[in-house]
Amino acid sequence: MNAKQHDTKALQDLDKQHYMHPFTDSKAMHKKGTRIITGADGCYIYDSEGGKVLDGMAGLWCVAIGYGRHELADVAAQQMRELPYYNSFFGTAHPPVIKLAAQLKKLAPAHISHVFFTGSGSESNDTNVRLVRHYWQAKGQPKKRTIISRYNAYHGSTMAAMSLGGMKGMHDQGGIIDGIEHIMQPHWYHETLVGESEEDFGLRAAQALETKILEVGADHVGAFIGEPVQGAGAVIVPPASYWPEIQRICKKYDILLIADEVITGFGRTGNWFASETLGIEADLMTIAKGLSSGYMPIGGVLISDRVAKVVIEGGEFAHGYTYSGHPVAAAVASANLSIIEDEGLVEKVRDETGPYLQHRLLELLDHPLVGQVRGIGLMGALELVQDKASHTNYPKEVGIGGICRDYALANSLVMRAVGDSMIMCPPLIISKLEIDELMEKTKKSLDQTLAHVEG
Ligand code: PXG
Repeated sequence: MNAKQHDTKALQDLDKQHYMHPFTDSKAMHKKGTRIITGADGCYIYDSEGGKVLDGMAGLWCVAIGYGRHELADVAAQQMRELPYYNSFFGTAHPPVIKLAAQLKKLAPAHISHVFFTGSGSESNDTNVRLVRHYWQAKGQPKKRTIISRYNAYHGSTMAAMSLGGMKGMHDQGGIIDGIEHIMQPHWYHETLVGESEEDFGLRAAQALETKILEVGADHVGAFIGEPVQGAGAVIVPPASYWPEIQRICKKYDILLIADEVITGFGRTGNWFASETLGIEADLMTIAKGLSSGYMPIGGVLISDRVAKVVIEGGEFAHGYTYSGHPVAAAVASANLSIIEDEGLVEKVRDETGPYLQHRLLELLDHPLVGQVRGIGLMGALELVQDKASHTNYPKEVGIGGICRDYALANSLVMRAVGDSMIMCPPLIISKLEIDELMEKTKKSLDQTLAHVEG
């Protein structure tokens, strides 16, 4: 598997000439040379130079069941032979999509009754914007069209999903759509006031929603959207007081609650959905990534009975994608969910590997660079700081996250840097032994980073 069989230089040259990469500074990448990944198995990826690298990010937060599951390849091939494509527009459907919808209904919280399929998390959040506005229109309240989100949220890259997100760098490249408002994020470590408890901070961060609703006018606000735990924003786990207060405010002002579970869904936090872990009852839930473990592009929106009833009564919902409920993607997602269920991966994260990863991460608090450890289930973050007492990061020019990420890669570990936070989100199949390897490589990379900045 890891024997060198590829001409790296030739691939890099072609890549440079023709391939425009997502979220990439092309010039900087081509100066170094693109890393070419040629194979993968379990928790490991293989590159074109024969390197074997522990994938601490499950691809891009998605490969829940690990790489190399040939069962899914067989299911895809079989479905391609039987029915490679048909749509579910204009009164049709096919067995794989019907089966997947029913499977999701069983796994989702009890108040969820329906699912709308898309090709990705971004499309799903665009669907949410259409659904929210259609819902309130159908209920005779068309002015309730504003959606409130948080700064530093990530909800995708299409126009509406990007607007819902709170990433300034994205907003600055072309602006956002109308009817979206942002409030503070629940990032205790960086946004707490002196002497404020974590619980009080959580309440204050949630009450920013009430302030915003009153500013916009409750009769103009249709929904609030949030990731139960922010992922791309740097694994920000809100204080326990946060979500109950958000839920209370949404109920009080009759505002739909959307939980974006694209990263947190399908076992990541030790339950099928983080909404269960954190006690959220959402009207709409965004799903993607772990739904198919990334083996096929598919996403969706889980729809509560309350919303589904209004949409169904409201006539045609004029929205859909060519690949909504794609039969091959649906069949693969179904098989993936069966693997998660049959292998007890959610329980394994809840009872064994989740607590173990969190315990091992907390040990790193002793490291001079680590100011805070954040995490839940099988996702974690280490906040690298210059001064622990004042929670002060290194100056931006140092680029400490990037330095640590590069050392990790040299140590054959993929760990993402979000600013000064080192992020991990390994496949759900990771063993305790592999978590030990993950921690060893992380610790070595932190030591090298410290020597680098002190040197
Ligand atoms: N919602 C959340 C919470 C996500 O994390 C999306 C929606 C969009 O999904 P699609 O399938 O359209 O990409 C995501 C995606 C990163 C990174 O840098 C994270 C994502 C995507 C790309 C990069 O951590 N998450």
